[in-house]
Amino acid sequence: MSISAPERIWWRPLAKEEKIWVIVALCWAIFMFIFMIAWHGAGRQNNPSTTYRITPAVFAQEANDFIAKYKVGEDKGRAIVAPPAGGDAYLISRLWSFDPILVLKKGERYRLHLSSLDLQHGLSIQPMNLNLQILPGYDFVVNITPTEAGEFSLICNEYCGIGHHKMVGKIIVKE
Ligand SMILES: [Cu+2]
Repeated sequence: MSISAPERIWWRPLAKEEKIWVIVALCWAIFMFIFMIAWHGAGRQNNPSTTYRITPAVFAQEANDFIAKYKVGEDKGRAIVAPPAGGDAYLISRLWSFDPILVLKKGERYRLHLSSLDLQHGLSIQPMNLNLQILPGYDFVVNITPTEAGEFSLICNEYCGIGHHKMVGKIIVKE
C-alpha cells in the first residue's frame, strides 16, 4: 500500500513508447509460443523415446541376459556386445561405468534401453553431444539410428560421486 494514492490512473493515458514496448513484447511472446511448439516437431532435438517403470534388479537381469546372448568379445574385462540390427540394446549405468561396449550398425535402428542400477546418471554421447538423463527405476527406451561410423565416447554428465570423472563407456558404429 502506498502512502498516498496516485493522483490519477497512473498508466492512463498510455505514452507512445509504452504502447510500442507492450506491442513488441506481446508479439515476441506470441512468436516464442508458436516457435516453441513448432520447434518441438521441426527441430529434430527430441529423441523419440518411451519410458517404462522397472526395478534396478529386473533391469540388471534383462541387461545381463542381453549381454550373455550377444557378446562378441571383451575389452579390458568389459563385454563387447553386438545386438541384432533393428533390435533391442541395453546399456547399464552404475557407479562408475557404462556397460557393455555396444557395437551397432550404421543406418540401423535400435531400441536403446537405458537405466541406472543405483542413482541418477547422465549419458553424454560424444562428439555429437547427445545428452540424456538416466534414472534408476525407469527403463528409458530411446530409438537410435547411428548415421556415422566410428567410435563414440560415453561420458556421465551428471555428477555422481568420487568416481564420476572415470565413468566412461563406448559405442562402436560399423559400416
Ligand atoms: Cu554417473
